[in-house]
Amino acid sequence: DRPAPTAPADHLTLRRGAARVLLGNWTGTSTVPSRTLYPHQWSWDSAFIAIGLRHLSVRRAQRELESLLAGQWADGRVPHIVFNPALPHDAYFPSPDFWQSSRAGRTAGAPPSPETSGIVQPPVHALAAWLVHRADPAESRRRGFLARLRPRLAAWHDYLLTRRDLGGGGLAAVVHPWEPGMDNSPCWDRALERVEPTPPGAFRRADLDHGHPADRPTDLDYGRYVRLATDYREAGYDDRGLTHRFAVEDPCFNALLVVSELALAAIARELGTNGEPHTARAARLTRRMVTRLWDEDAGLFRARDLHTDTLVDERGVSGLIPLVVPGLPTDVVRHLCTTLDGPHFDAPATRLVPSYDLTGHAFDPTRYWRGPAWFNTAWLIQRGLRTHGLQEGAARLRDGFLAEAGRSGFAEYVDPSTGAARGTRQFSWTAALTLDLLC
Ligand code: 9YW
Repeated sequence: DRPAPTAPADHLTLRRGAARVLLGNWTGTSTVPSRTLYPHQWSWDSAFIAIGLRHLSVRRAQRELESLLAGQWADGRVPHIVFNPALPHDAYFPSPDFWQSSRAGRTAGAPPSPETSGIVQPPVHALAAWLVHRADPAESRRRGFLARLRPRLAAWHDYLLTRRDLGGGGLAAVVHPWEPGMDNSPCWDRALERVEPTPPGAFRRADLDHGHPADRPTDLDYGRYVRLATDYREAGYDDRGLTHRFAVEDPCFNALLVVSELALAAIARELGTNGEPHTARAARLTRRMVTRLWDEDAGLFRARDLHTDTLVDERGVSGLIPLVVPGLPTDVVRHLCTTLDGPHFDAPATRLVPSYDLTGHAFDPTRYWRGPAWFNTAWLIQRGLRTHGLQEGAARLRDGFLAEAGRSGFAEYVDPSTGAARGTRQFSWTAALTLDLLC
């Protein structure tokens, strides 16, 4: 049975609980996704966290994004992890010793400090910056928040649309399964078969100190992640001329780029300059996304494997996220809604939205991105439904989100059919997006 929508009295408890999580995970300059499992600063987590934090403290929300961007490289990339130098190196794997950004990334423009990873995550940051500004425009103007962030955000998008246009079709490619933020999605299985795994004895997984092995990626997955990251590091994190063994155009990643380009247009206008180049770029990106990734027969977007130049024959939640793009053709929106409510994701009957096809051969209700329902994707889909005026579906998802977030203790993800909490608890983006939906 679906959980009953939470009543207003519960909302106060929920709000307090969410605030407690965010206050507890605040380090003084940023928020860790989880005190145990993810003790550093993660890129797209920080964007989602800032979106929620703005309801508690606009200054902290600004600081969250500013501290992340302090780790930006000169080539424009925003690294997926900014490491906390105060922590022991074995607190998380791969550690700064593995990525060696300040040394191996010097040619690509890594800063001397802080130490960071060398790969990226989805570009939600300009959207987050705009929403943080909107929470208190006077305070934002007083601190010159957008004026300081804008060049960094523009450089970030330029990096993605130049160095990462590996397919030449005008979309950004990801070169590691950690980059789309959905690490072990079955969408990457086929592409990863090309990657010779690093043997498990060659590294130690700190994640298994805190996470249940059945909820996490396998050792074989990790062996491949390590191999790909090692190769990238050995190439100096240089995208020019490097033949990535894993190169994929992901629908969620590119949809968030569109939305963030539109946010950059709004930021440019707020700063008294012309937003048109960003609006035009968003429109171009939307057209390319539809041309290159839309699968009319399946009724959702699919990832494109650039090695075979074909669409990946799997249905992942990433393929529904383009709903968040305002300029999507209406028939595409209609199809996506049918798919969302149909047998593959069954939004009306499941908790939130499963991360992978319920009928798919690789579906696993507990293992990370191979089935469990995540809160950030549900937040994006409900935002998309609202964007297209589909208030009823959006309200249903919002109610489900709040009920599951509260019941699960702000879990990282839940089993889509039972709602059982999985992964870590007191997870920051679950708490942050709860606050956002309550406001
Ligand atoms: C890991 C921090 C990150 C998220 C990713 C999620 C996971 C890291 O945690 O990746 O150790 O596997 O997949 O989306 O940003 O919350």
